[in-house]
Amino acid sequence: LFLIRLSDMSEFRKAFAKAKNIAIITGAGVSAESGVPTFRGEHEKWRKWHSQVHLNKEAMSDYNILPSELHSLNLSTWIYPPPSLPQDLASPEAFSRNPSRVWEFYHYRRELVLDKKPSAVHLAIAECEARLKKQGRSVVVITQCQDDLHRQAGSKHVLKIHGSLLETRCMSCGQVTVNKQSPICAALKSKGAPGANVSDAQIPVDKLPRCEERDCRGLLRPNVVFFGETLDSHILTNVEKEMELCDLCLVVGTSSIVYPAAMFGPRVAARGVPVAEFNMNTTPKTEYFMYHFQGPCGTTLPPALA
Ligand code: BJW
Ligand code: ZN
Repeated sequence: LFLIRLSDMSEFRKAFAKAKNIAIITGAGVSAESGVPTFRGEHEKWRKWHSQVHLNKEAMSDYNILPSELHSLNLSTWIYPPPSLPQDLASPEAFSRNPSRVWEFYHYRRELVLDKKPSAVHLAIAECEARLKKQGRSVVVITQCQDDLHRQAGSKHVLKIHGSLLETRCMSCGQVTVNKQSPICAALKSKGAPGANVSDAQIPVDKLPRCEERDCRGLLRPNVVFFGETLDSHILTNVEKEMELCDLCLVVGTSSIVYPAAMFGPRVAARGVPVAEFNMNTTPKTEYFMYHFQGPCGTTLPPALA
């Protein structure tokens, strides 16, 4: 196995040397290198919400999920809908039902990312973009992460497909604003603790973050893409363009179970373009890819891009 992995890397390095346009798809595993918890780790849980995946049959056919992929999706049950899904926290319905609870969750996540620094992976990707640019080659980062770490590391060409924890959007006027305040409002100060026995703060809606545009005062929400919401169509068009253009693709630190992002890599692979996965584990999409480098991406990725 060791030998196979060594030869894989030298093959990958040949593809890397030839590539003109590189697309790097990243997920929570990249931010894990900076100490941000992933979504679907064994211990990732906020109060009673677990990030397991539960699929119903209609959804499977909507997304062309192969029966052969089912076991790797780790489906423990076919009960649908199951209790306490993250969809009950990160969804538009949850936000309108209980904006205080959802804001507590996002306040917790904002505070978590605010003091994190880019990792060796973020830096290697940014450095690679700058170096290749001088050779007339391009690197684009297509990220599912909602933190700001790629940009902080110096990456210039970043498509954030699931929004940002550090932006708000007004429910009334639609204004999107960068917001790195800690805490985001007085009422959320020291709220959002993740412990299983912590009860909801039940903050009145007028004490939650409000729009500061003139005369608006609308309720703000985190500018992230909740489950069941469509991705920004302008960003998605750019992603499609990059997927068409790239002649090498890396899929780094993502479980490849959240759609549509989960099909970006396989779609590129279907064109015959080399795709390399960097992950601690195999994923439901590993078999579609030419290369799989197992281990923490902070160790595997920098030498691959050097
Ligand atoms: C390391 C590492 C290290 C760790 N080094 N590696 C049924 C089937 C198919 C689809 C659906 C379905 N039911 C509903 C849907 C649609 C839904 C979906 O895909 N659901 C799935 C759960 C099945 N998708 C949507 O709703 C999307 N919209 C959409 O499709 O609109 C049209 C439509 C709607 C409804 C029905 C039908 C069509 C929108 C998705 C938005 C996702 N938003 C979130 C939350 C954002 C807000 C927030 O911040 O809370 O975005 S979900 C969450 O998951 C977050 C992430 O960006 C996303 C992806 O997670 P990621 O990055 O892959 O993280 P993890 O934790 O899952 O994985 C980490 C990986 O790293 C692991 O593999 C580790 O091994 C690895 N790792 N450490 C290397 N050091
Ligand atoms: Zn407003």
